[in-house]
Amino acid sequence: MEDDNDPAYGKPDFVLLDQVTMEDFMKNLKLRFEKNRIYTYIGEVLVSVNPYQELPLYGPEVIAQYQGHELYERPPHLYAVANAAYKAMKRRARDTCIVISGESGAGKTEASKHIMQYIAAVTNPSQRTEVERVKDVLLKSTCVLEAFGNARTSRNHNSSRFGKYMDINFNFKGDPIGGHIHSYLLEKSRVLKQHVGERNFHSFYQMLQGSEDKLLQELHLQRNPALYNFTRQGAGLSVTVLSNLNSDEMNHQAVTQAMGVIGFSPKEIASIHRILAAILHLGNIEFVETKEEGPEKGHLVVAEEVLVEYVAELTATPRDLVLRSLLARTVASGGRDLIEKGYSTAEACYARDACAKAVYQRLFEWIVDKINSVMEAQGRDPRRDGKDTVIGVLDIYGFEVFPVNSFEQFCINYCNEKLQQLFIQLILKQEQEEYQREGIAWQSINYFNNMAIVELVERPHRGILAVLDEACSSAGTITDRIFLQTLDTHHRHHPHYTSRQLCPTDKSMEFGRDFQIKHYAGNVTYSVEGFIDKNRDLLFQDFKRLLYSSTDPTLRAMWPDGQQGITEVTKRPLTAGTLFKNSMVALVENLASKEPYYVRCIKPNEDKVAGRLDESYCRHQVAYLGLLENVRVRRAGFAFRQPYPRFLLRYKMTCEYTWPNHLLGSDKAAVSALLEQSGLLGDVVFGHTKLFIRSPHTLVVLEQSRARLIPVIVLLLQKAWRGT
Ligand code: AOV
Ligand code: MG
Repeated sequence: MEDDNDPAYGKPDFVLLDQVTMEDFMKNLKLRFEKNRIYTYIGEVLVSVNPYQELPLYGPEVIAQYQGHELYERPPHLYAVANAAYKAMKRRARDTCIVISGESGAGKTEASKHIMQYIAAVTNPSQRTEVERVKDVLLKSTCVLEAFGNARTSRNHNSSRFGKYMDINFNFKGDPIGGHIHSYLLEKSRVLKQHVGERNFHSFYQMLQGSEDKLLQELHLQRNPALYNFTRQGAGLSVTVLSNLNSDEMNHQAVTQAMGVIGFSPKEIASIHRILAAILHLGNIEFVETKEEGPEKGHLVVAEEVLVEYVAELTATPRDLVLRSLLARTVASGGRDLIEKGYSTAEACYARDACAKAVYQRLFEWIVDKINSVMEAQGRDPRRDGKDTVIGVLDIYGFEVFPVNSFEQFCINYCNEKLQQLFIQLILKQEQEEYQREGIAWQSINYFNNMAIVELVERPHRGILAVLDEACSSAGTITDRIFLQTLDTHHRHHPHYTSRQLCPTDKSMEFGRDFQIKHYAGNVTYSVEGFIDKNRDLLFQDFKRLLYSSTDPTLRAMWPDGQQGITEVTKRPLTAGTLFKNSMVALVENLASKEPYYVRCIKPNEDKVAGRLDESYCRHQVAYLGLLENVRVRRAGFAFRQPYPRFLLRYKMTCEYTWPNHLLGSDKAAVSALLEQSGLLGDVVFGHTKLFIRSPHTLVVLEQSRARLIPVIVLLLQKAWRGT
C-alpha cells in the first residue's frame, strides 16, 4: 500500500483541508477517488465512495496491515473502523456499534460485509471450534438473508429490501460467541409487483434457475420465470436479460450450501423450496364468475383448479380448505354464529395477494429466527455481570426515490431521517454541548437539523403515521383520498410538507393522489394509493388457520396465530406503520446506548459505472449528509478528548514528573506537565474534566513514546521483582 501521506493522493482526513469549503471538499474527494482512494476520514467518521469495480483493497494481507494498529496509523479503511470498534469493545468492555448510512446503492451492504470479514479474520487465533462455528454462521447468514431479502431495483441490482441490525456478542477474550439479527420491515409488496426493470426477491429466480430438473418437477414448476405472474412483472426487459442466468444459478448453490452450514436441515430446505413454489402457483391463480343460471349464478370459481391442487400439495394442507379460503371468508355474525361470505373477484384477488405476501414475510422472519437460534450466545463475560460485550452493525435500506413512491418508500425514508437525526445528536450536537460544558471557547456551527421532518412523520395525534392509523381504525369508510385531505388540513403550513392541493402549480404531483415531503436528502413525492391498506396489513384468519393446519412442521411453525378461532380474534393488531415506528425508536435508543462509529457511503453516479464521479450528484450527498458541518465541528473542535485520569493512566510513563505517580496537586496539572515536557502543549486545550487534543499527530507521538518505553519499564519491573 502506497504512503497515504503523499499529497498526490489528497488528504486522508478532511479535517486536514486547508479550507473547509464545498469546493475543497469535493476536490479532495474526487482526487482520491480517481486514485482509487475510496476511503477518507473525518476524524473517526469514515467517508466511503462506491467504486463500482473490484479494487485490490481487501483480503487477508490487507487485514494484517490493519490489525492492532490505531486508526490514524494506516490509510483510511473500513478495516480500521472495524478495528477501532473492536478494540474499544475489547479494551474497555464497551458496547460499540457501526452505523453505515448512505442512499440506495452507495455501498452499505458491501461495507458491512467487509467489516464482518475483518472481525472474523482477527478473532479466535486459537481456532476454538465453537467460535469458528459462530463465525461461519455469522458470515454465511449474510448470503442467505441477501437471497431472501434483496432484489434488483432500478437503483441497485442487489438492493436490500429489509433493514438489518446485527449484534455480535464477544466473550472477555474478544472472540465472537454469538450474534443476533434484527430485521426491519421487509418490502413484501415486491412479492406481487415489481416496477419495470426490477425483480422480485432473488430467492425465486435462484430456485428456478438453480434447482435440478427433478426438484422442479416435484414442485410442478418450469424453469422460466416469465411463466409466473410474480416473477415476470419487471416486463419490458426480457427476463433473461434481467435474471442473469448464470449468477442466479451459482447463487442458488451458494445459498443452499450456506443454509447447510448454518444448520438448516435438508427437510427445512425442502420446505422452503415448497413454500416458494406455492407462492408462485398462488400468483397464477385467477378467478372467474360462473355464468350458469340457477342458484350457482355469479358464483366465483378458480380458473385453473390444478393450481389449487399444487398449492395444497406444496403447503401440505387440505385441498378443499385451500379452495374455500380462496373463495370466501368466515365471519362471525352476531353472537357466535359463523357464516361463510363469498368473495367478489376483486376481493378474492386481494385475499390471494395478501396471503402470498404474508407467506413470504413469515418465511423470511422464520429464516431470521432460525439463524438467531443457531447463533444464540454461549458463554458470558465475567467483567459485565455475565453480560457479553457487543458490536452492532447496522446496514439498512438507503434513502430512495422512484418514479412512483409508496408506503414502503415512506417508511424507508423515514428510517433514514431517524438515522440522520441520531448522527446529528451524536456527532454535531453532543460535540458542541460538550465544549460548552467543559468551558471551552467555541464558535457555534450551524447545521440543518431534520428534527422537524422526523416529527412530521411520527408525532402523536397529528403526525402522518398517527393520521394514517386513525384512517385505518375507522371501519373501511375512509379512503386514501380522504386520508390525504386530512394530512393537507393538518400540515398545510408545515415547511416540509406539501401536496398538489396546497401547491396547485406543481405538476410533479397529482391532485388527490400525491403528497410531498422535503426530506433532508431531497424532495420525495408519495402516492397515497394503498397507504391505508398496507398500513392495516390485513390477512384473513382463514388463511392463518389454513396454514396452521399444515402437516409440514416447518410451515406450521410460521403460523402460531392460526390456532385462534374466528371468534377469539377480537383485538386489533398494531398497524404496520406503528410497528415500524416503534422498531425505529427502539433501534435508535439501542444505537445511542453504544459507542458509535460511522461509515458514510456516497454513490458516485446514477448509472452504476466504474470510476466516474459526478460532481453535482456527489455534492448533493455531501451536503445532505452534513459532512462539511462534520468537518467544521471536528476541526474547529478537537480530534480527541480524554478525562485526565484516563489520559495519565495511559501516558504517565512518558514523563518523569508523572511516573509512577505524580505529586502535582491535580491530574490536570500533571497532564499539563507531561505535555509541556513533550513539547505538545500548543495542540491541546484544558477543559474542566477532560483534555482536548486537536490533531491526531499528538496522539501518535504519545503512542510512539509509550511503545518505546514499555519494554524498558517491563525490564525495570522484572528487575525490581527479582530484587536485583
Ligand atoms: P447499498 O446497500 O448501499 O444499497 P450495496 O452495498 O448493495 O449498496 O452496493 C451496490 C453495488 O455497488 C454492489 O452490488 C457492488 O456492485 C458495488 N459496490 C459497493 N461497494 C463496493 C466496493 N467496496 N467495491 C466494489 N464494488 C462495490 V440499498 O441495499 O439499495 O440502500 O436498499
Ligand atoms: Mg444494501
